[in-house]
Amino acid sequence: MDVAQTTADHLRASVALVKITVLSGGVGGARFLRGLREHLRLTRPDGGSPATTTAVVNTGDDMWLTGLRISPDLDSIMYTLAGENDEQRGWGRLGETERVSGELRAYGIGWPWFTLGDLDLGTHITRSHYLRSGLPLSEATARITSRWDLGVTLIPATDDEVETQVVVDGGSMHFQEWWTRHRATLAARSFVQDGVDTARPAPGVIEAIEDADVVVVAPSNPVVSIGTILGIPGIRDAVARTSASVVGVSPIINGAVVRGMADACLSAIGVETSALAVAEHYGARSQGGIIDAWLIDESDDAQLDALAAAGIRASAVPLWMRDLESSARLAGDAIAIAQR
Ligand code: FO1
Repeated sequence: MDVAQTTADHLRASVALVKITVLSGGVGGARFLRGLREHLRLTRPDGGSPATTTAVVNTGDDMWLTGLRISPDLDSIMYTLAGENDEQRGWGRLGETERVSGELRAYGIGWPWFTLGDLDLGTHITRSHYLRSGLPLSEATARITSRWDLGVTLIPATDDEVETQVVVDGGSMHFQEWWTRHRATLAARSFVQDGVDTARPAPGVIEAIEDADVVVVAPSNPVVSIGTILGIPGIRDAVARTSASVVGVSPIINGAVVRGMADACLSAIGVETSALAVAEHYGARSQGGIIDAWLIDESDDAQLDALAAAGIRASAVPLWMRDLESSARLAGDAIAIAQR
């Protein structure tokens, strides 16, 4: 496609657009949101705002540790949008120190393989303070994020505690233990989202999906991130019936995960690690699924016909978010295909 035409499509799409809601996990979602914010800054007369973009964020990776509530995905997004995340490691704060963690290890509390950085601890202490004062996680998140100029409103998918457990041979463990301690080397038999059946969407989640012009399913883990969000009663239905166009971005490029452990999670639920298989797992909205459109990487363009046959409008574009420019271009592509 010619570049001038693509830019013109992006401009038209964004100017006409009012609200975008992104269902998001941690790192991939954070990079997509940063690109989206940049795309809106470049293409919208108002430059975009927290009223324009809402992220509904997975909380299934959360846990209590050393008396503190840890919310990795909310924090990854917040730090990324604030320009404060450690890009090298992919999680935690830039310029982090680990003095307190050393003390916790010496006292023998917490998980020795899960490091809580000193600056990061400030966030966990603040969140835990609000939760213990009786505020729900959504309100705690609103207060915590108000410190930074994020340009995006972050809402946890639920205020209720939903924690992903991984069933392995001989038992089960918290998702963080399976991933951070064992690096997904123990074969996962299934994932159980403890508490999901009785969880309610946090205030504003259903409205954000229903009132959006475009809903984006970020390139996040389809099982433990997006799967957990959609598992909260009411959210999948809201996505299925919203008048918004729903576009997903494949987390799989050329038959492999970009980062993280989505391949191990997909095998556990019997889904192949391919852009096509993940799209079929989400399903076309016209056939009872949750997506109208799907962006795949150029390297996977051989799957376009099969996607069309599955009732999914698909386009092959560069998916690697290697910098702000490529992330912004991808966000523009997502909006353009949603509105096509
Ligand atoms: N990931 C690690 O690989 N090692 C850690 O010690 C670690 C600590 C940590 C502390 C706070 C936080 O918000 C995230 C942290 N992560 C760590 C990342 C996290 O385990 C996962 O990558 C995500 O939950 C998966 O999206």
